[in-house]
Amino acid sequence: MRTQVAIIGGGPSGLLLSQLLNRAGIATVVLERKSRDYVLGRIRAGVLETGLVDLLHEAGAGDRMDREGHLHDGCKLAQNGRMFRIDFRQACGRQVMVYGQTEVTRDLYAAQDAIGATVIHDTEDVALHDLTGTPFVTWTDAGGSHRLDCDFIAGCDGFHGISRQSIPTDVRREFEKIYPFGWLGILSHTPPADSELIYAAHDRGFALASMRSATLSRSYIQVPLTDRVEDWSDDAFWTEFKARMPAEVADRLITGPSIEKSIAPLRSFVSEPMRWGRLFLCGDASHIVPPTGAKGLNLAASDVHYLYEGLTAHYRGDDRGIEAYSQRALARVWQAMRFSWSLTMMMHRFPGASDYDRRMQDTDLAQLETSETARRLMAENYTGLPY
Ligand code: FAS
Ligand code: PHB
Repeated sequence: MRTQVAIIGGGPSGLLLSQLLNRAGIATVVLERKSRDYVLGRIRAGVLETGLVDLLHEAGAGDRMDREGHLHDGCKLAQNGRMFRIDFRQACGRQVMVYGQTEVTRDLYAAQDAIGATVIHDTEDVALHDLTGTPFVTWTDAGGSHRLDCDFIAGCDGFHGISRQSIPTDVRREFEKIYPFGWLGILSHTPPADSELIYAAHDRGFALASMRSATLSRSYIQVPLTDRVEDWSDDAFWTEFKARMPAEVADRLITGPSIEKSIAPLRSFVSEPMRWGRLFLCGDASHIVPPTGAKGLNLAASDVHYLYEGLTAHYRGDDRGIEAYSQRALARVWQAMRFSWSLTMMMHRFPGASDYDRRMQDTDLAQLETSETARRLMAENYTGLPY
């Protein structure tokens, strides 16, 4: 087999890149380790920056999002029961789209089907070869062993994928911060706690009230890394969630059984560079942010934007975009890293934190409540810095 761009990973990064490139007349093959149902069974992000919304429209995969997604003009922050609002529109003239990553991925699969794109599922032992020469990919599946010759490889295979590992260790430079807690999240057929997202800092720990629709809520609480999902009954979750939310929110909250429940560890991670020869890394294959800033999926989108621009320019004879890819993408990655880290440090309770540390957290939040400048910086980062 031969194609122009081999894409490893059929998550949002890989599918969005494949859709954009195919619509630009560039041939791709997507190799995905799991089945489509498995990929679509993951519950992850819920907030889309304008840049990602625009890319989905450009990819011809934005119609259902326009119908079923919800544009939000702001979000709320709470501290030990006191709540205030960050007005994105007033602060920076922008909004965010609340629409689940699962639905984005579903729409991208449908769009790929509509153009007859090649997505191969259940691939095993994917290996990348001759990355600084004439690249090719090998893998096995039920049909036996396969080889795909290509011009370029896009590593869109997430944190546990093979692509980042294919860059020599003496070339890679990795930066990591592990947080001493995780997020226990549940999905429930219940009305959202509020019309907007609520990020709540509390002496008992952080909580986040999010949503997928007017009848589907996504709720999180910070839990110790030692906790397991089976340690938390639905009732125990809701009791703790309500204890961390402002009373006005807790009093009106309608709770219900979880239809999905999972614990995600929190880490900040970046692997540089994002290019090695003919291999380009996109999304979680190169970087991981704590979900506090809702940046994970949105950073994958900006990587895809830069790589899509670079590859289409290459096939027009201009290599400046692919030469600058790693530097351009990382500049935005580190901005989102800082924002996600700062929000995580401000909103969570850290084991062993001193009274002084706690006062710094309180003062950070107080500055957001009282300073228009602080709110504007928060709003610009949360709604997404320009590409
Ligand atoms: P993904 O990990 O989504 O996709 C990679 C794909 O590659 C997967 O389908 C995988 O099966 C496949 N793959 C892996 N190895 C392979 C191989 N060797 N061969 C072939 N295929 C391979 N972000 C937010 O903004 N907000 C959130 O609330 C949020 N919550 C999250 C919760 C969890 C548990 C996780 C893990 C992530 C969360 N994220 C969140 C971040 C998440 O949304 C990612 O940023 C997003 O999925 C990135 O998309 P991809 O880069 O496509 O990586
Ligand atoms: C979600 O809805 O899953 C979500 C929203 C905002 C975040 C993290 C997760 O910061």
